[in-house]
Amino acid sequence: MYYLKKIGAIALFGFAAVTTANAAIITSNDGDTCKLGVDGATWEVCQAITPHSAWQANNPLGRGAEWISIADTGVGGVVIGNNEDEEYFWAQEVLEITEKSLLTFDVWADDTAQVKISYNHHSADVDILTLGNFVQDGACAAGSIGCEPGENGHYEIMLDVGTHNLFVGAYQTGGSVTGLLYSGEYSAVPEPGSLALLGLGLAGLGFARRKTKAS
Ligand SMILES: [Ca+2]
Ligand SMILES: [Ca+2]
Ligand SMILES: [Ca+2]
Repeated sequence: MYYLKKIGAIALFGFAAVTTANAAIITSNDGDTCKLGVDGATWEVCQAITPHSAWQANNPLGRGAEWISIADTGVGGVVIGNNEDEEYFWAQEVLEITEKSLLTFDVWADDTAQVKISYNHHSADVDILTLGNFVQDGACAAGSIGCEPGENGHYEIMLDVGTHNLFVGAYQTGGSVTGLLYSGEYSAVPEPGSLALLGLGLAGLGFARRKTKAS
C-alpha cells in the first residue's frame, strides 16, 4: 500500500509540473502602454474609458479586462475623427515566453482593429494576424473585429521561447466613441519528454493498483 501511495504522489507531481509552469493572463486595463497611430508617437499609459451600451461588457471571459484608449474616447469623452488609412492608437503587450506556450486571445474594438505580433522587442519581423474590417453596421464593424458581443477576433497561437510583442491597433471609422478590449492567457505546452514522464507515472499507478487488487 505504501508503494501505491508513493507512485501516486510521483504521478501527481508530474502532472502539476506540466500544467502550472509559465502561465499568465493578458488583459486590457492593467497598466498597458498605448501610442497614437502616427509616426514618432511615444508609448504612454493607456486609460480606462466608459463603455458604450452596445459594446461587449467589461470583464469578458472573467479575467478582468476593461475597455481602454489613449484618451477619454468612451461615452461622455472626446470624439475622434474617422480615418481608415491609419489606426487611431495602438496598445502593446510584451510576452516573455520561457517555455513553448499556447496563447489564446480575444479582441473587441470600436470601430475595428488590426492585430499583429512580433518576435523580439522592436523587431521588424512582424506577423499581421488580422487587418481592419471597414464594413460598418449599426454599432462599429459588421462582424470581426467589431465591438459587439460575438464580434471579437479570436486567436490560438503557438509561441516559441523569447520575447514577443502583441500589438492591437484601433481604427475610428464610424464616428462617436472608440476603444479596445482584449483578454487572453498563455500557458506552457508539455514537451514530449515531460509527457512521456507523465505517461510513465500513470502507467506505474495502474500497475500498482492491479497489484494491490490481486494481493
Ligand atoms: Ca495588459
Ligand atoms: Ca457591429
Ligand atoms: Ca466609433
